[in-house]
Amino acid sequence: MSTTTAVPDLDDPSTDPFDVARAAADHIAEATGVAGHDVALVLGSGWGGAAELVGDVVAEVPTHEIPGFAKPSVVGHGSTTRSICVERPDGSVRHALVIGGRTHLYEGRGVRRVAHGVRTAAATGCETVVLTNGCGGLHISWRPGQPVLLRDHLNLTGTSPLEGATFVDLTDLYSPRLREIARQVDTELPEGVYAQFPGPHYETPAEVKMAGLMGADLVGMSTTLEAIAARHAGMEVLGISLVTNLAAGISPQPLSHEEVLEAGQKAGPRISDLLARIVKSL
Ligand code: 8IG
Repeated sequence: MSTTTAVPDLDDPSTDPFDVARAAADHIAEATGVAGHDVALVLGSGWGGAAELVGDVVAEVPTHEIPGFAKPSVVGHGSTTRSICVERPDGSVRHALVIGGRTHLYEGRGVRRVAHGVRTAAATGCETVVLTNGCGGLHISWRPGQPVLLRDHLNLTGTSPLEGATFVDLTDLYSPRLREIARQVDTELPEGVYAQFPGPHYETPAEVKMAGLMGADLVGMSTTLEAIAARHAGMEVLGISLVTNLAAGISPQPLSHEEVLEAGQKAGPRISDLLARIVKSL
């Protein structure tokens, strides 16, 4: 065990969030025995089973023990952050970091917590991050269980993970190179624009219509702020959504959280396999 050094408080405005990410990365290196990681995965609704298929789990760390990550709000529901050894087709090995316990903006813990996972991934050495989510779809032809590559996003949260005069170009935020690799794994993968709403309520049918008029194909409550923070931290970003429901008003049926979970479970094996094959090809 290392000597404990005080970790600056992420919620203190005078703290540099990158210092906390550095402390988190040091903790991960020590707790996993893996000095550096190459690719990070953030698993959203429906994607939880994917990690095991990506490779061998080398080490697991309770996420709340990592500096800057919050204690689990439900006892016994703490998530873990895993280090996974990925063998690529050419036999080379890469270290994947699966960050457990995504913080959503709607939890009200502040945008620094939302961004902390990807900043930590960057600090561990990751040059690539794969952000996944479950979301609502605006196209009737995309049935629940449909995976969609993110081509671009609409950040409708009214906030940014960046502070001060931090001007970051987002022209190619969702890497064309990584999307091409993903499409080589599955040539049928459609692409879409993801609109992040603040949540936690789902949209009204009028809001879904508005999002569609603005160019959205998908609506959700995560991903865009993390993608911005990831790009700012120097990572290449791949985003993949799982359509778990038709967005409000697209289908005559109201949205039910149970149905959303069920669609995720049903699609689980297929999208886990997809994600595993993509990560091995990155
Ligand atoms: I899963 O229809 C899931 N997450 N905003 N709208 C929004 N978030 C979602 C939805 C949805 N489905």
